Amino acid sequence: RSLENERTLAIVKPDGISGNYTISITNIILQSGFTIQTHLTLHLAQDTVTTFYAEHSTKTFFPSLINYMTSGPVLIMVLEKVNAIADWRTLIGPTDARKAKITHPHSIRAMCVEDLRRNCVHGSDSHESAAREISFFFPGYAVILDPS
Ligand code: DGI
Repeated sequence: RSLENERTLAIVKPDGISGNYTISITNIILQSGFTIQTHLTLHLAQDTVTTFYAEHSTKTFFPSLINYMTSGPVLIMVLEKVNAIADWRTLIGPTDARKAKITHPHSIRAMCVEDLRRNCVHGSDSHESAAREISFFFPGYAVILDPS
């Protein structure tokens, strides 16, 4: 656990936006001690999602993932605080919301999710992912602040 501030990439996915969860989610973010360094609302193009989720390109669910992520606008944010990457993953809860509702009833995914495929929010799952994902949408934003 680093005592330095770090950054992670958060996305409110199309079902989060269309379900009107954006204000609840941003309230949770701020009340949990994160600052929102920058944000962007975008309707993602297929090519963008394909590149962003390249690690899943061979999975059977990849076409449905692309469909889902391009089905409406998303809110993309850079969140900052000490231990931001792990703490944001804890707050959003497990990938499968049906499980989240049982094991992590206070998690964001338990609050807003219908099923495994549409799970409302994204969070970088490691330091490497955070670095890649932040620079993918926000070139010039580093995952860790320059201590100088
Ligand atoms: O890091 P996560 O978002 O928690 O999970 P992940 O990186 O394993 O998967 C990325 C997204 O792909 C996930 O948020 C929803 C979707 N997904 C993951 N596993 C499945 C899936 N979609 C379908 N249809 N089926 C899956 O098994």
